[in-house]
Amino acid sequence: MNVYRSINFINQSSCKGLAVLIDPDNLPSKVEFDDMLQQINKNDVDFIFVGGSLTVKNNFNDTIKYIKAKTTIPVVIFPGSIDQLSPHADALLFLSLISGRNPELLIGNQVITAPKIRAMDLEAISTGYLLISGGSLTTANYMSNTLPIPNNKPEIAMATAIAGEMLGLKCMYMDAGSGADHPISEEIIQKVKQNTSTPLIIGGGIKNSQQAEKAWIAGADIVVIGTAFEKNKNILLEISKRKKTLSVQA
Ligand code: 1GP
Repeated sequence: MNVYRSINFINQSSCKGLAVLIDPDNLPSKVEFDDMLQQINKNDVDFIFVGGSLTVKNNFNDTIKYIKAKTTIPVVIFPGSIDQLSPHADALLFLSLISGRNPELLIGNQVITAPKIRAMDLEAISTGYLLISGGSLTTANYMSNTLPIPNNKPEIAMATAIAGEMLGLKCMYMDAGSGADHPISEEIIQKVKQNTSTPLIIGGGIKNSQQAEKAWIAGADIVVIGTAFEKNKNILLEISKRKKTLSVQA
């Protein structure tokens, strides 16, 4: 399976993509987790992202293995730290935090993990990661020790994404951070989409199907839902309905 091909297909075809984020540190009981995975399988989810800004439980690899046993949807690592690796995943977003000026997250961690990722034969998708302010301080912002791009400065996000594309990154992920007060503004999404051609992933603070729809219409190829799904499993039905309608209209 080549996960980047599927991501890029969504970008090229103007279909809409949906990813659910599972944070191994926030897993519910086994029964509830099985129910979550059932909801994911039943609805129109394209990717399962696994990762977290701060994982203190030592269950990363087991969580990936467990999810893989319960679904055929591609499982993609969205690493919050260098220990979030598993040979059981289908791919990994090889992130460089290009909105920040923290050298460890721009290139240091990548140097540490690249040989391990190669030895695992894991598909690495080079991804420009941009943190955008979504209200109060998120764990992602705090842990990365970087300043997010202000939500009212689309030109900074645009210039950063263009630079990422020129550097050869194959994908852009703009994130307001998990549980952000506000999702990324449509203006920022539009500006970045209009000025780059790489697939665009949008996440952080998307709490309902209307917000997901706005992100897709503004130019997101893949919308990521984490916290809202953890809080309410039924949300996926409404979001995937909107996704289908928009994909048909496109
Ligand atoms: C966070 O983009 C993801 O990195 C998802 O955010 O948990 O707010 O949906 P939420």
